[in-house]
Amino acid sequence: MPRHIRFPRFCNIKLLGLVISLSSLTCLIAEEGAEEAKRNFAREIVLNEDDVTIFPAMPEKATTPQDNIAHGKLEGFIYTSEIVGTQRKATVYLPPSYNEESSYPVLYLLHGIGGDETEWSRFASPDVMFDNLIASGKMTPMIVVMPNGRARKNDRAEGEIFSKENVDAFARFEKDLLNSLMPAIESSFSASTKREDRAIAGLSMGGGQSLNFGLGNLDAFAWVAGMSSAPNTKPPEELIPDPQYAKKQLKLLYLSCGNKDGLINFSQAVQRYAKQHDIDHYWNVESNGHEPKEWKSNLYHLAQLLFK
Ligand code: FER
Repeated sequence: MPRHIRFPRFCNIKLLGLVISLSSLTCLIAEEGAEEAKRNFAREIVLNEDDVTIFPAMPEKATTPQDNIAHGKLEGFIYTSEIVGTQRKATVYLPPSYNEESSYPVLYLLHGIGGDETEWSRFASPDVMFDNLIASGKMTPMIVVMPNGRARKNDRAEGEIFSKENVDAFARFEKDLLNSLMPAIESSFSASTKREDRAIAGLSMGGGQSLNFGLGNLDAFAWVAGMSSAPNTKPPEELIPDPQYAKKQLKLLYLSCGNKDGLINFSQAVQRYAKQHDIDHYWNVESNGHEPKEWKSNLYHLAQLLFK
């Protein structure tokens, strides 16, 4: 066996060509995801008679800080992710009364395709909203965990956000959530481990994740909410293969989407199926697009329904 194999020069050129075509292919696939997203956002919107706003508007003062009430805490949380093999970050809200002697229900609140563990706190001031709702007796004190739903080594929202790698990482988060994050939260905080005390909700990619993971694990979650759910949402027959079981297990199914959002057909399909199969649900359609004010408003409404 020769110790050194010398490739003739043309082979180097071929190799270089192969590397270039492989990287262009990767770019093409990534661009394809972005192109498909553009097509999805541009889908025709057909509104049905059920597609209406069902709540009074969120008051303007919902996220105005008040001095004369008790305040909760927003803090960073780091856990070891078995499936990703890294230390991953989450943001945790602890309610004003939080103490180790009580046991609190937990809401897992998931972000969209361009977000991370800071997204909800950047646009919705959830800590102020929850402090205000809890102070006025409208919300059950709960722990709210805002994880990073992109289960991959580099979990920052960088580069081609619609690439297959990123979309796959949002699906992979199911295992990270169930096997690593939930046990870490439950051993670090006074968190109830009963399914009746666990909720999962999210916006867009996080809405799809919440419906997929929540409805797919009704032994772990009883409260499930998808806001402006993205095309990662499984088809309704796959999401809810056994409507009788879902009816028995669900304490809440909450669906919402803006009536100017091209992705509304994904939520409409789930809503129609829930209605056909007589599964109780909330369906809130406000006059918004795919945008933060839609999600902030629905967080305000949803927070008042959970764990009651
Ligand atoms: C898509 C359109 C939108 C898609 C994802 C999204 C995976 C997600 C949007 C968001 O999270 O805001 O085609 O494909």
